[in-house]
Amino acid sequence: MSVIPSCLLDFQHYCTSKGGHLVHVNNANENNFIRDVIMHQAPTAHWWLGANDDTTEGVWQWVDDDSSLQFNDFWPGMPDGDGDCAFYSHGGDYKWDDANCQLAYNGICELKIQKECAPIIG
Ligand SMILES: [Ca+2]
Ligand SMILES: [Ca+2]
Ligand SMILES: [Ca+2]
Repeated sequence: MSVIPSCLLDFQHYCTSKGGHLVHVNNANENNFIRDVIMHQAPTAHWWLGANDDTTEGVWQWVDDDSSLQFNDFWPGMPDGDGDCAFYSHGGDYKWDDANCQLAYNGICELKIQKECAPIIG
């Protein structure tokens, strides 16, 4: 796995090109799994996830389906309104914070993997 820091829009396009989207964190299990992976992958980096409030300030939505957040893990006192994109903050025990979407952080894509084998016609 290679890690290339970039702004959030670049990651959105990258994830879409792979058939996925920036990660939609559905529950605490998924959140714990992600935190565990990124702590070991790049312990001093920030990581974008797929939530933003760029449509209506203070109303957070997932980029993949525009749904509101049923789960969040914002650090106490966050989001503090200094940006419209959410990230895992390495300075905050990998809880979430908000920041300017143009910052060069890492990103996390969520992909559905096709498990069945399809016949190859050729
Ligand atoms: Ca998910
Ligand atoms: Ca905001
Ligand atoms: Ca913030």
